[in-house]
Amino acid sequence: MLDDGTAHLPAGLAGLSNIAEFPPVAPSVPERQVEERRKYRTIWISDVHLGTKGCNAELLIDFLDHTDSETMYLVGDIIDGWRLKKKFYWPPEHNDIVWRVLKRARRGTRVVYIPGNHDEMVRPFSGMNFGGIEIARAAFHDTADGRRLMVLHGDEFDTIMLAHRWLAFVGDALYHVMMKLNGWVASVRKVLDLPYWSISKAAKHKVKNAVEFISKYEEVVARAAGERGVDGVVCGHIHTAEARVFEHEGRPVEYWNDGDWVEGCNALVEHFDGRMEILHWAEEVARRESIATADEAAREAA
Ligand SMILES: [Mn+2]
Repeated sequence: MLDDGTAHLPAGLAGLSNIAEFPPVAPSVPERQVEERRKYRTIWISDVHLGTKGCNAELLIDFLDHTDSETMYLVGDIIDGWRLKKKFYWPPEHNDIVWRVLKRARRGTRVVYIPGNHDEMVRPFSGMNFGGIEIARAAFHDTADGRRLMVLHGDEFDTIMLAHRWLAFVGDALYHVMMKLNGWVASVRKVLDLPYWSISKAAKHKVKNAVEFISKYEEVVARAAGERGVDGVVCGHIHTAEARVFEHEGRPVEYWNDGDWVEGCNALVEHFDGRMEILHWAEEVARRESIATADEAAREAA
């Protein structure tokens, strides 16, 4: 019999080898530090989408190997349960990310996992603790300089905006024009015996990524934070890292979006003095590599 690594398991459990190996004893991508770990007070990451090909596991593993923090917030859509349900996809690198996060928690980092809409199946576990990872629906974070920030994934506001239909992101007039056009298109298509197709529905899909939508989203989220009396909000969800300051009843309200690990590969960090910064990890790696190349060139020239 060939030993496929499951021979040590009792009969009947061989098929469970994947479960037995989770979390793996050692990651498939070994920990690697090209530079010293950067220490932060707080790190926020979100929209990792583990379980999809879109997840940039390589850069995230590099980020996790080069940073450390007292607290780490996983701000939702860490695991993409929606996609996994349709098609199971879980390369070893995705285990490596889970392994690294669990290791951080074991080393003493406070890890708070706030599930998003793609990992909503974790939401019922809010208030529980798994392997040192606190699950919460939302959190409040106090910065080193005494600002209070509300931390949540942010899909909650998507619903509010969709409930406002178009008015949330396009003008009232444009909405009415669109609805008229929609009726006209529908009747023409009916005459031509074509199935119903909604122009507004199709356009809405495209507009979802539009600048107006993002801007309005940021405003809606910041307003909610202002109404709650906090100094700011940290969220994810729309895959657009951003730092903005809004005003609510004469008070500034900070809006922070920690971006994603599909396109932007961003993290939001808090330094020990309370100063916040958005990191673009692809740029950090490029900078590190250009320094290494320059060093090498200098050594060769010497
Ligand atoms: Mn989301």
